[in-house]
Amino acid sequence: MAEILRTPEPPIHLTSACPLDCPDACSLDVQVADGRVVKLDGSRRNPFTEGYICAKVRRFPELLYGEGRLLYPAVRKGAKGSGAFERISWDEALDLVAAKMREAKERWGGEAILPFCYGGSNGLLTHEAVDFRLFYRLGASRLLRTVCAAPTGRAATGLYGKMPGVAFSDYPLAKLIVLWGVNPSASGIHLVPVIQEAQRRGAGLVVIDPRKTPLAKKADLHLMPRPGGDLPLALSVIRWLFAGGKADLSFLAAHATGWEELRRRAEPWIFERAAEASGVAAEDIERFASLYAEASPAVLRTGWGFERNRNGGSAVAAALALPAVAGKFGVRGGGYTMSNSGAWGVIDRAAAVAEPEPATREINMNRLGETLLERRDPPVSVLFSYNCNPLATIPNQERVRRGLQREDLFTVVFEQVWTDTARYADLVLPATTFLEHAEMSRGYGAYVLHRSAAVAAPAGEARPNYAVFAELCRRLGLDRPGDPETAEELEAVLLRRSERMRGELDRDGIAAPDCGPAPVQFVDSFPLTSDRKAHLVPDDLDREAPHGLYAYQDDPATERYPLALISPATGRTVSSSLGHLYRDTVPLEMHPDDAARRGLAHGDTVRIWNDLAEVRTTLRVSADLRPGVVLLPKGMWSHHTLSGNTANALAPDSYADLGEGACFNDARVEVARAC
Ligand SMILES: Nc1nc2c(c(=O)[nH]1)N[C@H]1C(S)=C(S)[C@@H](COP(=O)(O)OP(=O)(O)OC[C@H]3O[C@@H](n4cnc5c(=O)[nH]c(N)nc54)[C@H](O)[C@@H]3O)O[C@H]1N2
Ligand SMILES: Nc1nc2c(c(=O)[nH]1)N[C@H]1C(S)=C(S)[C@@H](COP(=O)(O)OP(=O)(O)OC[C@H]3O[C@@H](n4cnc5c(=O)[nH]c(N)nc54)[C@H](O)[C@@H]3O)O[C@H]1N2
Ligand SMILES: [Mo]
Repeated sequence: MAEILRTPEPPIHLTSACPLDCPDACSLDVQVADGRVVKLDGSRRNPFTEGYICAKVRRFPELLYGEGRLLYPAVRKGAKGSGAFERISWDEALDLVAAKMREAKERWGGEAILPFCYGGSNGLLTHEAVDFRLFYRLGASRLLRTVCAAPTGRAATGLYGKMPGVAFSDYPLAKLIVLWGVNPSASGIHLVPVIQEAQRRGAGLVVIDPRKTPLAKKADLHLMPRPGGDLPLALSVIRWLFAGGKADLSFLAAHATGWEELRRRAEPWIFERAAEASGVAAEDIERFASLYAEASPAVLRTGWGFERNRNGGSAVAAALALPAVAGKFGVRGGGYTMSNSGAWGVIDRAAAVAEPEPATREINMNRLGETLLERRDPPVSVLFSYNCNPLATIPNQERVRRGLQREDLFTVVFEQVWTDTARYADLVLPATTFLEHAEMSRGYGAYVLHRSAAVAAPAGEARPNYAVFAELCRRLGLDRPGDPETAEELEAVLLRRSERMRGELDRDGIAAPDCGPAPVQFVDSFPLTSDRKAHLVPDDLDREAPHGLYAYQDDPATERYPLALISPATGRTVSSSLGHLYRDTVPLEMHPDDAARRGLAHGDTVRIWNDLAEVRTTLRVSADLRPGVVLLPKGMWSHHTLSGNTANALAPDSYADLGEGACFNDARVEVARAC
């Protein structure tokens, strides 16, 4: 009765910051009543947020308090994958994990334990901190986190040492904006009005993407390469710049190495040959080349869509070489933006781990299925998944599933929600979200570091990563005096090299990186290479790429599997996060010509298959795609298709040419009506 009569408290407004995997790093205004979040929206603390956020994160209260939330530790009762679990106490759960880890270590050695995480949606306190300490001290296998940004990271590090890029706030100064394999309308919405502002001021817009993204529809020039065709396209522009006397030789002589070799490697790529390989008309490539050569400032925004194939690393490297060859640096609004994570080097992440990295075996996360099923040196006997949803996001999904079904594997899934992966766990542990624990997060687009306190009471018995990993260290006798464990202790060591950032966080709750909030490349921000020059054909990348850097590998399409399946980001999920909030079937998108050729119509039920798997879902016919390209979005859950598997079942676990990165967009498939 008392409960019913009590008038609800009016919500109070609290401050937070979104750590989800997105370049924008939004500052948030969170309304909280009775310890529960009732609403959240953008604030203006991070000026780039401008008081609004994406539709996805607005739905976060449904994640917090909805049906899918994981509230208590629980152990498996039914078959793996059946989803039948029984609640246990935290104490029992932690004892069980410690016992399984101890047992694995005694029987096989520490490498039989595989921590599985990506952490794209985690801030600095909940990833690569106490978690790594535990796994380093255990001598566990080390995970190569290659599912995203491995090729772009290798390319950007090799060429420029991850030099901080053009700030989004400087885009309106550009006369030309090039969006290459990036779709800000889904993957970082605050860039969209900035681009529109530049267009209002007369800037040209070029988009390079195999489909008509919302910004491609507003572009002056839209090049639609075949997935994986970007490398020849970029090389032909480089060739043309050199051949036509448009290369900035004085910039190259002063600030770059390897440019003569790059010129030599680009030499065979006349526009006609690039047109054949990329599927973009020679005239269109030439038009892009001359628009780019003429415009200043010109800014290139590269995304992640074109790294996810066999040529991905070289393609990103060739695109990033363009501003050096064409002399686009040195002016505000000119240069490139890739990931700006290199701006945060002063943050001492190793101090948060507080344990040197051991030389244990490395496992590439793209090969999780193979690892679980085939590695014997030693076999993985404990899999600890956190900050990641591997069954939804790793390639070769059916193989991952078979691996997770192994009866002799003990799988721990430490999660916020009941993901597809969690259903295969032997033990689940409930995690808090960024609204329920203290966090520090930094942008990889926006130049901002946030400190955020918990704004709501944890749902159920959820606990933060740092508390759980610290407790596991203790139970395994791996804790040491002085280990930073709490949010305050972790923050103190992370920022021990920067009084300034600590001061700014104390004063404003946000801080700028050392390069400042809007560096000009080659004026305030130089390559973080040994000689502060751009290395256009760096030796290490050249050695790593299977056929050398900038060597083009042909399209993997065959007669049996002629269609390129891409799986880009959508405005509904962040990777697979929040996917459980959408219950509808997600269709395959296909160009009308491809549908007509197969006698398919909008709304049909189709099967999409290759040698790895078959997926069944509905069909959406859309003229937004390049013919020959079909699309199933990234981040789908099993309930989004009729067959319970997704694009990841069709994605090969092969590697890109650099960084052993994932090749999601190298999936080649055939499609037919399902009987
Ligand atoms: N809403 C939302 N936002 C996100 C994410 C999310 O899942 N949802 N994910 C976050 C993460 S983890 C990342 S890595 C970033 C990714 O950010 P983006 O790179 O913008 O995202 P993608 O959708 O992977 O790819 C961008 C575009 O590349 C195109 N593309 C695919 N293959 C090729 C190709 O071979 N060549 C070219 N030129 N283009 C190609 C796709 O059609 C797509 O439009 O976004 C982050 N932001
Ligand atoms: N087909 C296809 N697949 C793709 C891609 C693609 O382009 N195509 N893109 C890839 C890319 S770019 C990326 S980045 C990956 C991302 O793949 P994942 O790293 O698997 O990312 P999410 O799907 O967001 O899963 C993160 C999970 O961590 C949980 N989590 C979040 N915070 C915490 C925390 O503090 N503690 C704990 N214990 N758990 C937490 C969330 O609930 C969520 O389920 O997906 C890749 N998968
Ligand atoms: Mo990503």
